[in-house]
Amino acid sequence: MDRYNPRDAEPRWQKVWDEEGSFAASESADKPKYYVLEMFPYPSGRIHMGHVRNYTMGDVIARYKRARGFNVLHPMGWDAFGMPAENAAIERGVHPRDWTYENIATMRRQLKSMGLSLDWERELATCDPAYYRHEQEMFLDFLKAGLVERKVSTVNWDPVDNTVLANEQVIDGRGWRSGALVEKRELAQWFLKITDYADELLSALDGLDRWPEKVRLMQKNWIGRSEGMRFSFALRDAGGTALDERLTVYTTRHDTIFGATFCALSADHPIVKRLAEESAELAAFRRECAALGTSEETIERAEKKGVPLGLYADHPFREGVRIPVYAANFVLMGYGEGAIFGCPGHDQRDLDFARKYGLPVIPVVAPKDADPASVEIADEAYVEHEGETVQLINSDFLDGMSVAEAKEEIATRMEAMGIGERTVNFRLRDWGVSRQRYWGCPIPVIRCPACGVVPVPKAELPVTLPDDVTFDKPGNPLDHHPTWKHVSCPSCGGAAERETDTFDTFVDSAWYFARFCSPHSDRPVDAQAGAYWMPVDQYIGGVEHAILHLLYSRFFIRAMSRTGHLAIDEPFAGLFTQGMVCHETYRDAGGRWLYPSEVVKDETGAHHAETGEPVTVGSVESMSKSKRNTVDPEAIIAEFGADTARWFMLSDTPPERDIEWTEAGAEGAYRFTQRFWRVVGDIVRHAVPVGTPAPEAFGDPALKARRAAHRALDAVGADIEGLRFNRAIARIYELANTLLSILQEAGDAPADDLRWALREAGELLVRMANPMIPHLTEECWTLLGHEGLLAAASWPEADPALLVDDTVTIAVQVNGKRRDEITVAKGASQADIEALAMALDNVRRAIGDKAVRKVIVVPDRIVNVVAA
Ligand code: ANZ
Ligand code: ZN
Repeated sequence: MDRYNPRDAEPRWQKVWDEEGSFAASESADKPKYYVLEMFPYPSGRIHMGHVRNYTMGDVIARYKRARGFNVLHPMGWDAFGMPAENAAIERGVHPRDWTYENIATMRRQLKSMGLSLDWERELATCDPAYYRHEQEMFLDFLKAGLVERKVSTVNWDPVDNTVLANEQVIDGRGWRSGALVEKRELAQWFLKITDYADELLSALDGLDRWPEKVRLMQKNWIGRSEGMRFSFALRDAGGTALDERLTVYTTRHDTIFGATFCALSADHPIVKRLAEESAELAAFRRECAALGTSEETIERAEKKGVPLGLYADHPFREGVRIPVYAANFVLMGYGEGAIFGCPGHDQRDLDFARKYGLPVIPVVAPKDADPASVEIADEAYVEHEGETVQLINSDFLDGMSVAEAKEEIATRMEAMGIGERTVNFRLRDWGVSRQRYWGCPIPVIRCPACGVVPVPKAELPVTLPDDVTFDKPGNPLDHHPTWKHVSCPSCGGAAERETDTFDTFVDSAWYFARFCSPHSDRPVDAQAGAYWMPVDQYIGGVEHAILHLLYSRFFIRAMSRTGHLAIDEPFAGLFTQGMVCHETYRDAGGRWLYPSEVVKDETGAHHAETGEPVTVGSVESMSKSKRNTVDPEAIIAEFGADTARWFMLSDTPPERDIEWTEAGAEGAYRFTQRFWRVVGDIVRHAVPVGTPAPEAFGDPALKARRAAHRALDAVGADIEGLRFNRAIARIYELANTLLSILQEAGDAPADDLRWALREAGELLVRMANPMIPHLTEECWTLLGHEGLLAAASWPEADPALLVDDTVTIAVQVNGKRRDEITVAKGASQADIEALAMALDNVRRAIGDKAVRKVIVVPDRIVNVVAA
């Protein structure tokens, strides 16, 4: 039999599927729906192995669910706006649009070569005005509904490139491109009010029971709900004169109030700003804090510093005690009140600060059994760990109480005194969506000197990007454009300016899955289609999107529902986060990274393919351009075919774990596809023709084949449903091998019942492997004599009678010690069991020359031989 040739078969079947419209999603009422989606790619240039893994998994589910009788929606699109297109424009002079669409064309061709069962009629690109016009429309609806705010916020400013930088573009305090020291700047920006939904986004996590626990936890921490108190201190000046102004702080540890020895304000706190006008020292300190950037991480790492403000706060419960007030670099303006009381005994930052400025440290919390008089704090603040029983000390009326009791007592007293109240705080900030960039969706508003912010009338949407832009100057090309931003005000007709900010690309990706329901509709989402398809039943993607993309989408869908575009809360009923694709790393003698394709390995080790020089083999790491440990999917598909790449991606490793791509593994997967082809070929030669009626009875080899096939079918279905693809693959291996050995035993002229069973088993093998290796199985299906497409066939049903296990494995003991086991038919006679047990080598050896006194047989359970 000829070898299977994927280079011929794969494009042929892809063409057939295409012509038949096999994967067009339908909304027919007679079937239930299933929406499976993989995170759409950024069109960076070429697909990578991570895409291959991600899209293969989704495709297995899509093909399986289709066969199971669902209307399946499995679409593909492009997350097509963003910085890299502009960088290409700056570096190579290509227009971002041309760069993007060329990449899309390449990647579309590559994805098609994988044989994915996608409905290409629904393809979309977020940079297409036909897509982003709806985003603009929804933004205006959100604006009207009070879900949008324009407010001043602190940004990372690159003073050389004159541009705002995202946190990830700030590397060690410098702009990633210019290398200039980044400054903090206050800039008016657009925000979506995700904090309005903080409580709901948190509580609804409990209902997402088909999401990984770790993702739910990450979202929970990101939202960061904390219960605390907001309260105020009376203030005095340095001379002890009471001031009118009070200082409000936020705390989650009001129980530690007797340990308060200072207060600290953010450098951006209004009081600090005011005092800085008259203090050069304070003004300099503010500048120093500004240079620290906005990321929480740098602030956490920086040395704790402050400047005394010459103000004092009255301790609310300690008569006559006045605590000094500082400006400090570790207090953030964006959280709580931008002001805290410091309790050095029980907070490490506060302790570092207190030691630096010689402030007192009063321990107020200690283990329950500790003697309060001997409790001391050295270099480490005492923070009780979970489950530890502690008590309040040095705290007057709180002494002896637990933390919870003390919090309750303080809250009650402060509320009675009228100086504070219990509050809930969230770490979650509003979503800043303004980007000072060209290649993004224009924010559809106009700023008029007379009328303020005026929305672009809906009839004038979309606001499209101008094509004639230049990238020769730093900053935003939309801003430099000679005419684009100059418009007349829709409200008063006077001269006005367009908003030149564009949306963060997270906005584009926060609703694309909803657009797939009706990608050609003139509404963002057609009401009926949205109600039919949403939510996504199974979403698959990388864990790197576990926080922002998923949280923004959960918010955006709620906002869409609030403004009448949808009627659901949660966009993704099921979520799966797949592991990375890894590969060994290689370096040449000069330490330069080498691509796997540049390396050959033999008995003497690894060598450079061209120079023959020895190569150092490094650790296995996730594929990345920087370490060059990437393998190009296109080359793999050209060499082995898409089915091999798909099969490898699903084999051996559980899908949530990182997988190591090896050349040997890929060759192994290829050999399996050839073996599969041979097994089916052998079956075709020996089995009965299509449509032969079943025989009356089956002998042992036939039963064995039938049982193996039906059990594998049953298990593969359950494994795909449970996303245990590697186990499904193992089952298929096993069945192929079982059938091969049955064929070998049967010889050249198998009995008719076996010939029938072989056809049945061969067909089941092909059908259950179809979701993973769709081209090869279509080819096999034809070979088996069928005319229709497997892509359109329904999933076979396993015969329950063939699933029951009718053998038992029972242990055989000699004098109570386990020596071996036997597998027998259920209900086998005592005599048969005894005879089989006594025939075992291990048992005979254990008995040795002792005499057998008794053989105890408990049917289906155990055999014990008593010998002495
Ligand atoms: C007194 C105290 C004593 C605190 C103690 C902690 C330990 P979470 O749980 O994240 O909400 N804090 C409040 N506002 C802050 C700001 N703008 N910048 C920096 N830190 C701020 O954290 C709340 C705690 O973080 C608050 O409780 C406050 O310090 C600090 F032994 O108040 B605590
Ligand atoms: Zn106006």
